[in-house]
Amino acid sequence: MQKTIVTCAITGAIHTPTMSDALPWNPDMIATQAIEAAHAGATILHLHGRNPENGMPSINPAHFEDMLARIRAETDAIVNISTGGSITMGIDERLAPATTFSPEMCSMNMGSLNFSIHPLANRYDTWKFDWEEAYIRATEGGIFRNTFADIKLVAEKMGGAAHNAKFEHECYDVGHLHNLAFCLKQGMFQAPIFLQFVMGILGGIPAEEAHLKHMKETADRLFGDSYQWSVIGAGAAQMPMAATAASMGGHVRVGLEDSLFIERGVLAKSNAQQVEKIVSILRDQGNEVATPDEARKILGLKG
Ligand code: KMH
Ligand code: ZN
Repeated sequence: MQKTIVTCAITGAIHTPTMSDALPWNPDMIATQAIEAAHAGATILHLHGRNPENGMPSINPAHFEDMLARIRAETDAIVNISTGGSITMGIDERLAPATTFSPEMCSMNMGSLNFSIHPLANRYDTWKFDWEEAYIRATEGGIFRNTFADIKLVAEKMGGAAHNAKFEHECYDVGHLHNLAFCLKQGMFQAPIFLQFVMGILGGIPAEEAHLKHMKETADRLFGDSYQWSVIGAGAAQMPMAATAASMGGHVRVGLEDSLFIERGVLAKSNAQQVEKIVSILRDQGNEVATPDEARKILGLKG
């Protein structure tokens, strides 16, 4: 049986330090939590930068340099740098960290969408939760722009000879799988492709088992046996969707970028705690976690 790749997305750009004391919001905290997550079993570390002066999302190389050096020195985990940045950044800004630091993997967002935290994603929240405020925040939201031209640019910059990175193809809805099939036909990407079904963002496909099955069936039809797949369940859906995906033969993603919780009403203490939990669920299911080197083979990384 194929081993399961565990990605841990350490901080992202959605959650703010005011939402949880556990969220790492400066480069040093991000490095420390990433290293702990790797030691807890994370195979891939999905990384965004943060500005140590204010905790805001950052693309400044100075905010990545020491962080990446520590992670690379203290773990063998696969480094995956976001090209999604935050939804307020332009595509050139979003590309800067990956083109500067040439990671083995980077994210590749496969289509545009309205992008908000679904109020229901935080339904486990017994803390600071105000439905009215949550709905206002959700409907303010924003557009996460990923045109075909943007996709082509990321493919050319990061997939070409200069970096030869493997993409984590973030697919927020069924149409994004078709966008990817269209791009593949034009020779933009090499098999095996690594799909990340992103479920539960308000603006994308909801985190429901029936939708997961449909995403998987659509991927089977479009990509045959030349792909690997994984799931993000946003917010409260994180662990249930990960467990369901693993039971269907998929890989999983956890981390405080995607959910601040560990269980109903309880904030996670760290990224490592979420990794420990999913590793234990995987073991109970009879699944084995892939080491970084095993994942490098499964995904055909440059190594
Ligand atoms: N924030 C996640 C919903 C990226 O960094 O490129 C998807 C993500 C995108 O991780
Ligand atoms: Zn991300």
